[in-house]
Amino acid sequence: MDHLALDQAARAILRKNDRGGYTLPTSGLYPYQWNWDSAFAAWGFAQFDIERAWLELTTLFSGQWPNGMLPHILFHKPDPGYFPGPDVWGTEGKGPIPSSGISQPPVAATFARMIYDKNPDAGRNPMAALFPKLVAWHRWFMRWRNADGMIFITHPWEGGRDNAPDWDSAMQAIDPVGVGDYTRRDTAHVDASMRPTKDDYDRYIWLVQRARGLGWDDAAVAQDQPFKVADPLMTFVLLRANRDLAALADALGEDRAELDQWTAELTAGAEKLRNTAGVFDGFNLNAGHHTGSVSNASFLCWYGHLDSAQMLDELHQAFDQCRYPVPSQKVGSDWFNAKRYWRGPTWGIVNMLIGLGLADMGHKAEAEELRARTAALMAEHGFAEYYDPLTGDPAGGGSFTWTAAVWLAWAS
Ligand code: 9WN
Repeated sequence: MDHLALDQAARAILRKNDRGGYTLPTSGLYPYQWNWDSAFAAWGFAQFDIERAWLELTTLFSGQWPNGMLPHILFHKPDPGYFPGPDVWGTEGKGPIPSSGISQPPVAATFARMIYDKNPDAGRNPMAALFPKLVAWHRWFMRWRNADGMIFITHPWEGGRDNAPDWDSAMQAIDPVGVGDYTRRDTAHVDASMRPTKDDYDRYIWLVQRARGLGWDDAAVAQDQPFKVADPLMTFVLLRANRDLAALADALGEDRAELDQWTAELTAGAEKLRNTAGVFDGFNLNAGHHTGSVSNASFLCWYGHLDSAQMLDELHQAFDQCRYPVPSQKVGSDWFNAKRYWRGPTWGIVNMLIGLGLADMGHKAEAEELRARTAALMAEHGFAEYYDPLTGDPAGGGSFTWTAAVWLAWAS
């Protein structure tokens, strides 16, 4: 396909997955509105329909809980094709519409800023309405998911990298006793070898049941969930998002002091995510140790405006090892699996965040190399959920919203 045909195909995916105000990640596998997927979708729509971009974010925030938490899934309409649905989450009365009880990486403020900057006139009203909601959401993270400036997650789904090796030690410490029978739906849509295992799923569901048993109470979940892992992706994403929100505060004439203080706190916290090898890595808070993992999240340091010669060296190694970097786990590590989800495959969305960070920090050649290889991957293999980093084979769901958005907004 030539460039124009790829543009048209990417736009068609966004339109096809549009359910009128919100966009599905892909129909069948993910039949609801997901939090960070929608922020990427909005940035994709902004390339050709700015009003629709704002509508995506506005609809997303229609699901915000009064405590500021923005759920990771909004169940706008029942759909038996996905498990676990609202009956499993048991969050009735917590938010304005049926939803999950955990959040997801807060990329929304960053894309809201980029959409606003693209056309400040079109953005003034929606941005003014979203600003306090974004602040409330970030404040929720800073209060309930903050361990000394490192942002932690209480469920692998909260971090968006469901089966990353960063979570292995915390997952292994859980005995999912009493989880009961349930039927997965994901493996009816895609090959099970590309998805998390049954051991993973037992623990995912057990953790949902446990938080539900705690009444989704913020303090109880933050203190008592046995799964508490500080996450480089979450920390770098919130750090970046706070900076972007501060820039929006300036544009809107709002106060930025609290946002600047959060930025300083997270900048100091992110340093603690460096493991003894100097790599930004998950930290199991209950066990008190790093994972030893070089994941694609490790390369988000530049996105958070922290430089690292060592990570640049790791990036050059990834370029040498893979035709289609950045692998979600380092090639050659014991965990690496080229097809299994967040344990090896390349994800376009993470590549875009890494690329934006590299460009910001002056690593122009690496940013361009990553963009060009990501563009080739999509041109050769379509708009898949994720890809084998060695062969480029598409994996997971097809016709994927955020991959199409990344093509339109960055790779092309
Ligand atoms: C659970 C929708 C979501 C992404 C996540 C990705 C995957 C869900 C799942 O799909 O997670 O939230 O059921 O596997 O890991 O990052 O937001 O695309």
